[in-house]
Amino acid sequence: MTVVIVSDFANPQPWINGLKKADPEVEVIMHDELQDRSKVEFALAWNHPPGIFMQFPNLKTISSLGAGVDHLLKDPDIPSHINIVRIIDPLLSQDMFEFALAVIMSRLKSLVHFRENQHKKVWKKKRYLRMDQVRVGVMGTGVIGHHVASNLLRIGFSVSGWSRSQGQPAAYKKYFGQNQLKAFLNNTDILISLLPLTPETHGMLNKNTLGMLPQGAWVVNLGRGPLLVDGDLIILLDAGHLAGANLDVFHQEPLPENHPFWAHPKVYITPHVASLTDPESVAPQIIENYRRTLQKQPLLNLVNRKKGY
Ligand code: NDP
Ligand code: OXD
Repeated sequence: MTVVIVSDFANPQPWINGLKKADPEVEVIMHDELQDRSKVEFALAWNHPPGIFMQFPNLKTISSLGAGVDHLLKDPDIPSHINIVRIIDPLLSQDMFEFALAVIMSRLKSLVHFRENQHKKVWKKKRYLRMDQVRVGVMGTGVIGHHVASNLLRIGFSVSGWSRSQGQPAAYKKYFGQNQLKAFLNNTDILISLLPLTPETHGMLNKNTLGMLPQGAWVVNLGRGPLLVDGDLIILLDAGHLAGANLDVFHQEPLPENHPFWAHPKVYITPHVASLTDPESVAPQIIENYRRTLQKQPLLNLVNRKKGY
């Protein structure tokens, strides 16, 4: 039996190595090298060509190669009987926490500002902020967001979280549902967006919601680009309502050369690197789902296709 990789990765070798290490017996093959598509019951996917999965008559499970599944669910041609699973991995959550922390600390200690002054040979002190002087709000306290929020709290930040449902109690203050969104945003100085992209969350970071943040707030979008209405962010930055934004994800990736974010003085861009799936770390859970697919057993990290995440 065969695991097929359907992705736009320039170099899939680390994935092939990781899967082979987890199970030397498994045959791993790139979709464009495959002769007989009817052999495939299990596929790994990242940014697949739309419609391609209709060409696999015996496909049963598609595993996203990341935490997000919006790249799969936006394809209307994935038959509804196919199960979609995703990655949940402690490293992915921890890397995201470290990235969020780096971004916040850089802001609190004005590191970019001092770097700019260095280029101008300017020696000028500026007061820094301490961890307990800002309120961090994590939007989307799922697997990753909860880890980020809990750890920011543990090291001394004032933290709250917002999600769709009340969920489990947490050590940080939890808000949930549309009714509590305003209160959550009103009390957030640094907003960390870790929502999945779904029809409901599309455009959720807009003029109205971002306008509910206090004057001088900072926005960090680590979830997905289309959560944000780009033009609305620019309006609020230019009006001085927001002090700045770190953006790791975009409507179109790579970010087009003519996009106004590139040159905006208050926008800090990273190329979708907040947390990268580690093939070796996640290969065992992929192999486990492959086995479960063949044995018709319940799958790990199954996505609710109706909810969209
Ligand atoms: P989860 O599915 O575990 O969590 C999603 C969270 O979002 C849940 O708390 C859920 O609420 C909440 N949510 C979903 N829809 C809504 C809504 N309409 N209103 C309010 N809250 C909502 O996902 P993960 O934590 O594993 O990952 C989150 C996202 O992070 C991924 O989908 C991906 O887009 C992004 N990501 C980005 C990376 C990067 O490098 N930039 C790397 C990895 C992931 P509830 O708890 O009530 O269900
Ligand atoms: C993911 C991502 O969803 O890398 O894992 O964005």
